[in-house]
Amino acid sequence: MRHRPKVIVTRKLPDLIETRMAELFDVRLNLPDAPMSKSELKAAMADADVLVPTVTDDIDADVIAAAGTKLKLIANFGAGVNHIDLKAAREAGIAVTNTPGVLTEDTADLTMALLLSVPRRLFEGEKILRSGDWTGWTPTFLMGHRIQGKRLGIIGMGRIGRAVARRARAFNMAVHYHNRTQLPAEVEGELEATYWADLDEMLSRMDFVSVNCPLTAETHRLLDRDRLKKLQPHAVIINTARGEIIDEEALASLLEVGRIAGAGLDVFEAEPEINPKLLELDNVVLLPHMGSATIEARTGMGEKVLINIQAFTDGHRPPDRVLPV
Ligand code: 8YV
Repeated sequence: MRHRPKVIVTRKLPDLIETRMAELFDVRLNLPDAPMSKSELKAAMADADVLVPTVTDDIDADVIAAAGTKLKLIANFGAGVNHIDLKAAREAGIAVTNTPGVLTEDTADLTMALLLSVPRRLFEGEKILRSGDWTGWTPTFLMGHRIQGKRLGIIGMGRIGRAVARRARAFNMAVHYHNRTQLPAEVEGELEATYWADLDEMLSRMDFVSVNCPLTAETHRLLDRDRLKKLQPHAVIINTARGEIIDEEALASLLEVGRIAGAGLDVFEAEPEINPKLLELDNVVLLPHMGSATIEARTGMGEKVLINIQAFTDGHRPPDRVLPV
């Protein structure tokens, strides 16, 4: 008989994925969807062959140390793996996989939605209308700024960054980017993108900045107070990557005093906590981490988890292997 690995899933996944998991594996689902406590995570690590966590689980060294001898794979539901202590996993000989690619276009769409919502003041308008305060059209009501012809600086030119760049070109924005490495000339040419090796230099010249890099030790608070101050006062910053890449308190206070014009944020430093200052501001649009929240992306992510587990169990190299490198 085929070996059915014991798979523990930490959160509720789309029904289709859970059903397939039940067919393929000895799966323990979390239908009530309550986030697992640290001790529950440890117990799961001790009991399972495979853990399927999400961004809401802190898989730190302590949790990894609780792994039983059977636990050989952490098959993350999500592209970002910053919530997993990769060093500890590597040392424990645990493989890690993720789900890149299937959420690229949706996250780029959401980035564009924020990039339009902030300068065009969409949510301010919505709020006024719903509150019954709209007294009718006037020539100067809720004037914003156009994005056409403006400069967009993309931080992180991986899959999502490039998908944002393609969209920005379609809106006739000038695309600039900062990345660890410069893109090959043909990709740069296709995206008509200008490379900045020096992030500070790019920041001081942009009208819009979009954060699209993964959260790593190098990008943690990459946009600290000093960096944020390099932005021009009319600049707008969009973050659909991870909150910890920006010093949220510094951003909130610079937005508050008008030193930065606006922000569109889908991610926060201490989710689901939001800096109270941000909640008071009209020049920010705040979303509850929904970049990949389409049925298509979440199903695609689940399918990747299934394929990664199955490949690993069959002794093959899982397609989305983060560890071992
Ligand atoms: C996911 C994300 O919803 O994939 C990622 O890295 O940030 C989100 O799109 C979340 O991570 C699921 O774990």
